[in-house]
Amino acid sequence: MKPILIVGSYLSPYVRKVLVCLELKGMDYEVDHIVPFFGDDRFSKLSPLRRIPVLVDGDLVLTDSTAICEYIEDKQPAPALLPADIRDRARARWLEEFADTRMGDVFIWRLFNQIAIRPSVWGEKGDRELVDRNLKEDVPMVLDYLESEAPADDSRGGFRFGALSIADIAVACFFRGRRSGNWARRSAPRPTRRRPPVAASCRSRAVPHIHPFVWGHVIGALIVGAASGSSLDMKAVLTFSGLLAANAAIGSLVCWWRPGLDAAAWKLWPMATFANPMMLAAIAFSIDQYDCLTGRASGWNCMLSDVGPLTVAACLPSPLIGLAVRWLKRRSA
Ligand SMILES: N[C@@H](CCC(=O)N[C@@H](CS)C(=O)NCC(=O)O)C(=O)O
Repeated sequence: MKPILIVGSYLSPYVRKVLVCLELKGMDYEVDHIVPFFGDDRFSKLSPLRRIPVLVDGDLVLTDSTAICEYIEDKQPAPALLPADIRDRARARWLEEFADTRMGDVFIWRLFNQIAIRPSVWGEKGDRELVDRNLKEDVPMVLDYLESEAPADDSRGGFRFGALSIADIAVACFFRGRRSGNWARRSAPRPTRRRPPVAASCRSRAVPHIHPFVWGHVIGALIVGAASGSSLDMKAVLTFSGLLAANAAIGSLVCWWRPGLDAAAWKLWPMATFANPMMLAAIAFSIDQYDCLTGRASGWNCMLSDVGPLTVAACLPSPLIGLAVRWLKRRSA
């Protein structure tokens, strides 16, 4: 049976709430990492409010962390996410709601959104005044309320209702704060060869995305060009690196068409190497200079014969650098 799929990002406290519940229940799941702001039409279909988390379980698609956690609880009742006593159950639901609504407003929209999302996602300045007011007035109010709700001592394990419940989880998930980014990077599962399907389709259309293979290939070509030209002069550095990089870009464009920039290395490497016009010209020139290169001919006609093999050699490293960058990027995703 296919595991449950959670579409979202570890940066979201709502996603973390759902993941904690799944972990507690020991349920099998996969995370499809996306940033909600950049999801395309397929994301809108899954999540009409364009919010994360989204749960996909077979043909069931659910949004809203509370609805998702309730489904998880119904699907696998043990260990329970709600206390046994009906009054405690009601209080637990209220605290979950307090976290989702009030803490969401204070910590995400009036703080994280202003400090991190607006500048880094939308390229605009956050509202500093709102942040200051929030820190001075709203945050202390929220913390005071939580203090008033916290158990008086550790005799009940430190949990609000004696055992870990959705109330503790929902509140605690807001306190990962800025550190959650690092946590996300360290604990993100290595992507499998086949990326989960939704992230692939929800990738940003707003931010231009240069494939890591392309920039590895082009920057590799710039470096090789600069290194080869450095034995001559600055003009050679600029000419060689410019020529190699332009040809690497053309080669990348061909690879994007076929076999695709995510193709297996054994398909991408030969295409990237031989779809490079400079490489082809260098091979053709070397064939033309065959007699000179093998020593059968010599003299003035052979003066430039070494240029062919040298150019071939200069074109070889950059596709490998592109592959290496792609590999590193996949590892760190
Ligand atoms: N009530 C929702 C709130 C979910 C929510 O606000 N998620 C944020 C991320 S922390 C989101 O997707 N924001 C995207 C947007 O507002 O465009 C829940 O409990 O799941």
